[in-house]
Amino acid sequence: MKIKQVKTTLLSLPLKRELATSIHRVDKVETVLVEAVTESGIEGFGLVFTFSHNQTRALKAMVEDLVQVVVGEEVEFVEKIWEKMWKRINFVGWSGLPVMALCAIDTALWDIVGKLAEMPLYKIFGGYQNKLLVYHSGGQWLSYSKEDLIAEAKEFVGQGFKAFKMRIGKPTMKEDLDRVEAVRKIIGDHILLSVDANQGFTVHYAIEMGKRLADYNLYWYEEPVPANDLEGSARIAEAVDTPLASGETVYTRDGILQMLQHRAADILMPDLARMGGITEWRKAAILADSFHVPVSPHIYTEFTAHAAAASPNVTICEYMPWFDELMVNPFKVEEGYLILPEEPGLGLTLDRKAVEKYAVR
Ligand code: SMN
Ligand code: MG
Repeated sequence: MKIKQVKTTLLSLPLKRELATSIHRVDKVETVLVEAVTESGIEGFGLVFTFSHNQTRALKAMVEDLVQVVVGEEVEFVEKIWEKMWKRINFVGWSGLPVMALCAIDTALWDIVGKLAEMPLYKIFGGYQNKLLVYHSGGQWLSYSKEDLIAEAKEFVGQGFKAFKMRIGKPTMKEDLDRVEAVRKIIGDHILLSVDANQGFTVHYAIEMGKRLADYNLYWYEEPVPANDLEGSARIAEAVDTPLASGETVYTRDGILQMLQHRAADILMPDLARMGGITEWRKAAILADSFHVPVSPHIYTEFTAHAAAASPNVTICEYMPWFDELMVNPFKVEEGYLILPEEPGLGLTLDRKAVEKYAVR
């Protein structure tokens, strides 16, 4: 079925509360919504975001540049279209915004393919499970007081979540350890608790921190050092008992391969946008599986869920409900598990009123 049109819309989604990590201060998720339609009128969508209005404007322009090699193609030939887009972005780079732009289109095409096949994508890919264990990631920010952390931890557990993630990187190690200790104490030993340092540490500091964190039975220790320090990350993974998680910042399966070859992490976290969409995300997950490394997708929960549910080495997924408001039927989370929809494609329907409300003119 031929692709007739691909449309882009800028959306500015305000967060209920500003978030802070070692490297982020964010109050809006600046999004490009990408909608594709076939000549027969079947629609699919995808989205990508940055935390900056101008970066997202550039992203939108990148998507628009790719549209010309996509329109007129047969939507079922996703791999062929992916390759055309890959060649098109070669001059500007096989990473960064060009790859993210490619992702949004690839996601929209898969949504259409699922609708044409009248099957949810995870079943087309070969299902492994129809629900995914998720960890709540939309909170426990660095900007919170200890009281905020405790109150929210109780809330997450009360909502049925079996896992969540805290951010670390306060000015002193003692402060981080105090905060982790307070949260661990309040939730007991059975909730999976992870920490994310968002690249804020040096190798030496990260090893010391990792050793001290061992008292709190953590599920993982995420991105302790700058993402391009693969050797440093490998040294920390070797020295610290808690599994080291990383990978959200690298691009495509090539970035994942380098991390695997360096043994830079025990758990890899490919990000849908930075992989270049569902097509490449699945290859990254398979690559990690060949190295016997588990995978946990980074953000983009709704758009990665189907690929994740068809990947045996996915252990847990990130729950970040930034886009729920855009959907008529956001994914259900029951007892800490995200339930895969049985509707065709992504199984998501855009709420036109919400799109209108957040559209930037
Ligand atoms: C993260 C990234 C970007 C914004 C907020 C939080 C974090 C994660 O690294 O892993 O979710
Ligand atoms: Mg992270």
